[in-house]
Amino acid sequence: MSSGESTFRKGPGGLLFAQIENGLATATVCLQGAQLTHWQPRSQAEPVTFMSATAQYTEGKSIRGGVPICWPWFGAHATDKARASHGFARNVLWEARTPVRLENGATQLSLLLSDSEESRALWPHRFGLEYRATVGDVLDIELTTTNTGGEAFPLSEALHTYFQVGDIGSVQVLGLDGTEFIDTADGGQRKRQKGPVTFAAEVDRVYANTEATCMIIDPLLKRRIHISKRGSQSTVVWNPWEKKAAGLADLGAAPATRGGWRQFVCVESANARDNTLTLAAGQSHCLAIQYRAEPI
Ligand code: TA6
Repeated sequence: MSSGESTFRKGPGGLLFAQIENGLATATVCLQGAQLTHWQPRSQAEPVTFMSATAQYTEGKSIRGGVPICWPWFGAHATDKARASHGFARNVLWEARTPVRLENGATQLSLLLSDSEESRALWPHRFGLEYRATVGDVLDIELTTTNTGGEAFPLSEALHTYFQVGDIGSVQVLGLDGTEFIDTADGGQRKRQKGPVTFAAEVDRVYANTEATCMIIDPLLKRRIHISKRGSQSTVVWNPWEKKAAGLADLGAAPATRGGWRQFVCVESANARDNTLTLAAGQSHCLAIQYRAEPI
């Protein structure tokens, strides 16, 4: 199906993708997982999002790059490690609405997911989930959860964004100075950030109680990426570094310099760990981000 600047097509692995090309940007969103796999404003020589050169496109499996959605739990399931890491929303097919062209030239794509027999076997709650991506020179994503059942449920979630960088060793992430974090790469210890986040080994941190706008400074790609958010109290920063990356089949085999682990940083807008939410019956919650890249 095609609606002007947006086309739905089958891509690698037989997965369905929405392809958006307007005067401001190009973007691709996989209908499995409502996962944005590419966003490049016309003003940028390189995509702002990262995609692994050895990404696997498989039914039921999230793709290594772009913006996977972690929902309704972040990381391992609280009581059953056999259940999918980061929840199930990123592994299932969402329903697409016809994309809409906005007056400013951006394109808005909405995708929907609600509970089913399969979802209730994994997570026994009724829900409606709406994903809305607005693709332009700026990228907006809103993820709205509604509790359509009769009882409250716990919710942890993240927009697990992989940002493309020139080299992980040369980037800095600003905006988290003074913020407490759980250091997953160091046995879950609680620590406090001093200055910008820099990378010289694996970094896997859940920063708590922060609504701050973050900025990725990338001297090699000569740009800074602004990451602002709403409805999010946690920020997760991740790069697996060499050893962990080698253990990930859809990342480790990529050359370090092209589409490999040195070329991304994840800065994730989340509600996780200390900031897990409780959604009462009938209540909705919106997690939203806005990304913008500019030259330095
Ligand atoms: O957000 C960081 C993290 O939770 C890491 O611990 C890391 O393993 C990563 O997500 C990727 O998870 P995935 O299940 O997509 O391989």
